[in-house]
Amino acid sequence: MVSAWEDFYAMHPPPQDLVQNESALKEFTKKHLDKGNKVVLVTSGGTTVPLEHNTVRFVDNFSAGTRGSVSAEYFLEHGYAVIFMYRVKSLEPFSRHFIGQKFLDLLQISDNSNETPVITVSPEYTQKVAIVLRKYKEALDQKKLLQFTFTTLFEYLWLLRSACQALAPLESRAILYLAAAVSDFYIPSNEMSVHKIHSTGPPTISLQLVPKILAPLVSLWVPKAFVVSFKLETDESLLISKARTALNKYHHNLVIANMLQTRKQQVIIVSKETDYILSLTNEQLNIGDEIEQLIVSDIVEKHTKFIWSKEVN
Ligand code: 9Z3
Repeated sequence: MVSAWEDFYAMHPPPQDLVQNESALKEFTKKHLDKGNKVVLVTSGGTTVPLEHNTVRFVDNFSAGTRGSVSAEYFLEHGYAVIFMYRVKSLEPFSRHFIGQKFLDLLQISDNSNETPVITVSPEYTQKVAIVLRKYKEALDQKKLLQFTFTTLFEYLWLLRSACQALAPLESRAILYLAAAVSDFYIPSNEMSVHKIHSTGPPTISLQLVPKILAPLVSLWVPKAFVVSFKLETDESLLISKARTALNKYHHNLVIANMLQTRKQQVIIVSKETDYILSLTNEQLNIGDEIEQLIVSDIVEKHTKFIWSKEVN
């Protein structure tokens, strides 16, 4: 019997740039495998679910890509090579520090009529730009950061599978850090209107369940990697039990459980053996501390032990 996820891939054609992205992925993972580096795939931002093939309207979600983009920076600090798979226009590592800032306000121009104008960073921003720019350039110079974008659920799932296939040879040295907010519901391609849905009456839109991709991901695509998924809830009473259910069902390494409202201040790390809270105080939050620093340190420690345990056995 063909499983739901196989059906899904059979029914939805790959994005046009997938082959090109696959060769970039393979080249990146091979280089880091040869160098003995650890590699993390960070997924980030929300997927859209189109309502029409010629898409005018789509279903979206709240995710800004903060968790993923901030975590990617901390993984780089811990020496990991990072594949950052993110929703178009959601936050990206490094450039995220300047979001909300008008780009042109960072700059100043000195006009000397005979020469080409000289454009520099305004003195009040120089320190901040320098700190971020150094880290960004270092990641690029060391070829440790590779980025890919998706918009729809379909693009996300195709890219995710290709990234897993490229990561598989790294075995235990790979982490999958699945922070993207992936739609649970969608309209299958063969049920989707080709053209813009008419507004002649209230439309009936019927959504189907997205197949649980964690199942083939853990058991078939990257069976030796360290897999971390995220569980998002709005009802606190369900949070830990849902996270545990996911762990027991997919047999991966860790679920990071978070509540929509408090996700920047508190998460619960759920493993087969334990669950515990990582949190920031209000003061820490106010001075700009980031919970992703705690999350990533915790994961890196667990991943290191995971690699040792695989090497011993
Ligand atoms: C998360 O739970 C992420 O932490 C957030 C981060 C999306 C809440 P932001 O991008 O938010 O910083 O604004 N991601 C996973 C959400 C998700 O779709 N999980 C699925 C579920 O809960 C399973 S993988 O069922």
